[in-house]
Amino acid sequence: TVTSMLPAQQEVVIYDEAKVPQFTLPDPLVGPNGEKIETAEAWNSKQRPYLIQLFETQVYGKAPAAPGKISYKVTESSDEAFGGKARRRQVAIQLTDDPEGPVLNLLVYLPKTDKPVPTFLMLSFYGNATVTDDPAVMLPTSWLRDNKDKGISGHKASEKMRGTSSGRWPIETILDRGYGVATAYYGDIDPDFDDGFQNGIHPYFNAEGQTKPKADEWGSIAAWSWGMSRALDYLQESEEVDGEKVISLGHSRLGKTALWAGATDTRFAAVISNNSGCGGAALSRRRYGESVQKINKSFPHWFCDNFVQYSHNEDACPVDQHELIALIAPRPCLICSAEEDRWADPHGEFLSGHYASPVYELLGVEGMGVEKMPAINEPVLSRLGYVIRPGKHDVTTLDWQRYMDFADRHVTKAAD
Ligand code: GTR
Repeated sequence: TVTSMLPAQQEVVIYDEAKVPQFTLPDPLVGPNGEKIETAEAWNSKQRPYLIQLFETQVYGKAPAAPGKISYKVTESSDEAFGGKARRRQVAIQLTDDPEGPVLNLLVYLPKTDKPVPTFLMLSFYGNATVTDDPAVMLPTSWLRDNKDKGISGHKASEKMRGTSSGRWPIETILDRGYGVATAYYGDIDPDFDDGFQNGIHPYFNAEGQTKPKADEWGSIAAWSWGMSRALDYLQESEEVDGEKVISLGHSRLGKTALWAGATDTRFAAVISNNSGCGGAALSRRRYGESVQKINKSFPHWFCDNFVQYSHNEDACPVDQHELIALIAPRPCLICSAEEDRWADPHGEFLSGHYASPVYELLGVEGMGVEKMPAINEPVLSRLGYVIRPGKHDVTTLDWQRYMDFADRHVTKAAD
């Protein structure tokens, strides 16, 4: 294989702009036979499905079709959350026809108003009970990654975990600005470790005799994204949520997930990725920070098996991540980076947006509108936005302020 012929120094992580190799990106506006895509009609009817299919078969893997009708049960509900200012709903969403099968436990907080509420949907790394110390929130029952600080051992939840991620979830601030928050634990959909897809959602969709997904079928990111769409199924049925204004949001691996969910499911009104990096907003061909080879090695279950052939071989991949951003067009998309999060390649995240802009423009809306990466703390809140803040790989209250500034402008008060 190509990989075995490469010199050892290629394993070194590139953190120097001067060492980023020369590359040519695939043009999102050139079709499979070299034809120029010149109209919105050609984009929607031909190019968009073509690019979706390339990402499905080469990168994330194809997920099953949406189930016809979802079945869910409101397991707990109160109109007196957060000292009476909010409604809380806990909803068990059945992910398959099997009543014993996986259940996605959705937690929803909504400000008390008479109108349906625009809502951020964001999966969490350790479950609903970690995002708030609200004692009414149910503890997760799915497999959890052990974490001493969060009081998780033996892969099981404990009371000690309550609120341990609340720094990333300024829920009252979000409610005060008129937004709802919906969240669920990503491990309810598929536990995040490489077990050959024996647990989680995958086995329920195996064909007769099949024991794991085929090389072009869903890995874990595609499964988590599919789960976000199931949460959206419910949110669109709920009369309290404005189903036309649900924003797909995620951090890091769940930022990759939020992007793919938004690309495949056009019911999401907008998409925000936070520090999503390799396999998310960052261009793979730059190989800066985390590379395709590194991510495939560390997390073999995230992508489909076909993606492995692009380890150390990024130029052979028929798509790059700017085309993932383009698949969100013309809907609003905000790409968020952090200065010290070089592993996620902030510049590569900016460039994805930059190179997706012509697709936004073809569809009659503004792209990023800037040629150069903006300075730290100078958010570009165009319809295709980009922001870089100081600090580490994380989700901060400042980040949330930007998400909401962006949503105010393009989702809730949008003139178009
Ligand atoms: C890292 C991984 C990144 C990112 C991150 C996270 O280990 O290399 O791609 O996904 O985890 O999800 O926190």
